[in-house]
Amino acid sequence: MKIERIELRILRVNLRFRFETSFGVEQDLSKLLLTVHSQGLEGYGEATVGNVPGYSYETVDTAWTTLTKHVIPRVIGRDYATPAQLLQDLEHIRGHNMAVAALENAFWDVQAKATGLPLWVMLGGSRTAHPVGASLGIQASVEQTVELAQEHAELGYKRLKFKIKPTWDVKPLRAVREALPEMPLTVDANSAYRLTDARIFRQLDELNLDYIEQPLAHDDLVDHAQLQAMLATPICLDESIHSPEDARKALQLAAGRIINIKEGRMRGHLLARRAHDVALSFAAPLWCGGMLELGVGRAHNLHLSSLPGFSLPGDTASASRYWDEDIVSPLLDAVDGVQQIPAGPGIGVSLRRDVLKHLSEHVETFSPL
Ligand code: OSB
Ligand code: MG
Repeated sequence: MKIERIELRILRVNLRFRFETSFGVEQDLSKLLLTVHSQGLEGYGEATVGNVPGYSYETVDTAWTTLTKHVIPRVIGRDYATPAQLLQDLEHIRGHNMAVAALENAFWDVQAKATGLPLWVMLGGSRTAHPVGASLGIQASVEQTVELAQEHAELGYKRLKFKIKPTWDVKPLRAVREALPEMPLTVDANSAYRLTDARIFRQLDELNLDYIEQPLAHDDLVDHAQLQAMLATPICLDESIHSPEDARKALQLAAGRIINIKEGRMRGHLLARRAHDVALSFAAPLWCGGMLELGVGRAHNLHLSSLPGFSLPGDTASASRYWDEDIVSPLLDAVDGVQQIPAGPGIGVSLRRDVLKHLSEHVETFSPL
């Protein structure tokens, strides 16, 4: 597929809720959308970057710079037979996986469309629907947390994940566990604790959680291994895993027993799939994380979730939980906590031009000189 033209677009969107995590609050967001044009077809990718370097060092601004200065000048006008060939041509770029993934994703989409197949088929998936959970931010009170939990349990979500931080952990989770004794519950600390906080994790260990997500530093595996050895609850790694090799090392060290795969963090579908294969070889469960995506990113996540190793509910909740209106059609909403994987060619969703237009802040197109 020849990369004939690329369009980059910055969108302004408002989350329907205030999303507080241990690294900050997100609500009014910029998003970066990338379109690849080839053979009269369009492929779409969404950079899964945040607006501040809290979860990752990558932001909308760094992704824009990486794409316009280093990625696009390299690939524009070039012909690639496979996503692997495309990635090989970008090997000199260290890190900036989410920026690279936006292009990698769009390439998969346009290639799948040219082949006439859904992306999940191209990726070697097997399922056409996927159970999902909801990721719930830090709330103002324990009562509000319990109320929110009950609401989402009633909506049919298969698992509820609660953001925690020091001073906001055992107390709200105890209350939720009391209110929902049978519900699969998890917590996500986004790297907010240290090994010296082991006492808190011993208390969380009593609450029958499915896993504790990324309790310790984003660049650590050693302390996670030590903490995991003290706990019955599995640790799930998110921020620590950027490659199939990271996954292998983490599982070899027993730094955790579960992996949250985000394809953006892994440089796209190809390497996410390799990490998935590594996890399977260790018999480690995995699940598909989320980055508050719009419809393009959500569709990519759902296609990836078709792979057989994604045995736990993903964070790819209903689009209408996040947005008053989404940029794609059909709307990716779960029914009873199950998302259908879009069935058409490529990612199986089309852009709603009207919505896109009124959310767009800036558009640039790139063609060969
Ligand atoms: O740690 O999984 C995370 C959102 C932004 C950055 C990091 C994370 C999250 C979420 C929300 O937990 C997932 C979602 O609902 O899209
Ligand atoms: Mg996480």
